[in-house]
Amino acid sequence: MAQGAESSGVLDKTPPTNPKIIRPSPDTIFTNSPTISVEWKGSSDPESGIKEYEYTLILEIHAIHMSFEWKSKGLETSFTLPYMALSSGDRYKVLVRAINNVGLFSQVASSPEVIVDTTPPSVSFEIKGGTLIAISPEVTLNLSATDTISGADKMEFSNDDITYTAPEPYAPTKFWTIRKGVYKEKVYAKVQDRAGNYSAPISVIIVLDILAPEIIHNPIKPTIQGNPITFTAQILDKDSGVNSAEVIVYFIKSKVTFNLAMAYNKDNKLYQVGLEGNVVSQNMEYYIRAKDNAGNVSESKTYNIIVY
Ligand SMILES: [Ca+2]
Ligand SMILES: [Ca+2]
Ligand SMILES: [Ca+2]
Repeated sequence: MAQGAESSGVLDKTPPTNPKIIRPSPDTIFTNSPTISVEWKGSSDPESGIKEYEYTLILEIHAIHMSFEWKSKGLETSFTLPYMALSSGDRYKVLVRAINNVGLFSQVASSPEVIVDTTPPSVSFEIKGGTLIAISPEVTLNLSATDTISGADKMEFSNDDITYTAPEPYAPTKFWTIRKGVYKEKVYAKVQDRAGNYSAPISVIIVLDILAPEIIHNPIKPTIQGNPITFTAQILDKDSGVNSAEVIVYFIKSKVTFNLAMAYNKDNKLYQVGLEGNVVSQNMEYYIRAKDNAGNVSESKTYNIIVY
């Protein structure tokens, strides 16, 4: 019997309408499913009706291109190939067509080319030591994500690794505000690739430090004899710890200022520095300045001494 003719007494010269593939959807580029699953909106043919659908695949597995014969699916409009286990980097395209009861074919409907990505991104916070010390509740978190095949797409954040913020476009920086009244906060992040694979959660600890170091200093006697002059202080810091301390000495007559870095002495737990050289017959002022690891700075009051 010739196609497009009579079948069981039905005259039909028009092909069926074209099937429309709805899964994978037309905007799919990447998938994290290793299995091919297809669904289409069926065709119609008012004259002779649909006899069956046929599909075929175009596959690229491990960079080897493959194509197959058309295969009947009867009147089903979806199928899954569970035996197919694709790997990251494999690609496929599904083609579907309809046949009516006089043997006329619709046009071929094609899915987009879908690329398989089953490998999640790897992500880290770019923070040395895993603790971010901040002097303000508003901080910038630096992230670094890498992903094979599809690329990092979205990121989300959490304080408890349970409830996450809505996914937002991935960026290497995220502005984050520590909860009110909290001085130490753990923040989790997850990054999703364009195939929907989630990275393992990563975390960072943010320590808010708004208190400058406390300087406990026993002033040098107002009049002092000889050299060297040793400056000592106990310096304590809440939250982030002492970063550095120095003595700023000002010689009144010569108008010269010296910044003397104080070293921490483990034995007596004091910061100290000696002023060497000839400082006889000088009127001088000094004060101590200390900085914590968050950048908060404190200063002692200024003391006057006369060296004779
Ligand atoms: Ca027809
Ligand atoms: Ca990936
Ligand atoms: Ca502090």
